[in-house]
Amino acid sequence: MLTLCGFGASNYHNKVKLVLLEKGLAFEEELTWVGETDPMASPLGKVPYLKTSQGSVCESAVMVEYIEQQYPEHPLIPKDAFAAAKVRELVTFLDLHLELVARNLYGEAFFGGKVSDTVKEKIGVQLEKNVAAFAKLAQFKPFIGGAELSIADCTAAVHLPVITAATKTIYGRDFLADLPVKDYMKMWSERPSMQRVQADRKANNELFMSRMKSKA
Ligand SMILES: N[C@@H](CCC(=O)N[C@@H](CS)C(=O)NCC(=O)O)C(=O)O
Repeated sequence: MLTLCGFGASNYHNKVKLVLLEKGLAFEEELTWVGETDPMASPLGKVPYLKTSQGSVCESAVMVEYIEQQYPEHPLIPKDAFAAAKVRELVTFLDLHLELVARNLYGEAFFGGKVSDTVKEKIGVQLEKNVAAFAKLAQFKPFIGGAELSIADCTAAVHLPVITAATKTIYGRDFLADLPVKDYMKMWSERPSMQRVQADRKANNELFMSRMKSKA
């Protein structure tokens, strides 16, 4: 049995959860907040991590690759090596060049903190450049990598709305406005996997926000 440890308001938790749901796998969830993680399972104290019968794995990109290799049915990575590389390229752009950069804004955008003007300016320039690069790779036809749903979609579906919300709040402008994110998310909203993720996210979010504010 697989156990996904993390919490429903976390985009990385939901990335892995979408993969599990889209592949039709049985799994359990263990509510694990940052600060309450198992240091052996997640040495950096991040969530999510996955408990398996052989031990635990952290880092969402690694977890998703493990799940795909261990449970090849309902594939979310193409068999062809080049097509698979293009999917992984999109995941890397989404995780590393978009989400991780935008994350510098979350303190002020979502949690009542303050981000300095210097940081806002630096992150704005970086994000603008990285979004333009991502736009050259992303297809939205209808999926992010083309005709097939992939792990890149499970990543895009959780990160793109957060980047839209953060840039709108901090810069007064959606940095993803030139991409068809609205139609893409509408398509996702019709999938049972996303309906479950959204319902669980809403249920967890209030608790998460009150924990974050009490720590601010
Ligand atoms: N690279 C990690 C990022 C995970 C991540 O940043 N998770 C957040 C919650 S959404 C977290 O644990 N933050 C606490 C921290 O970084 O200390 C992954 O892909 O799993």
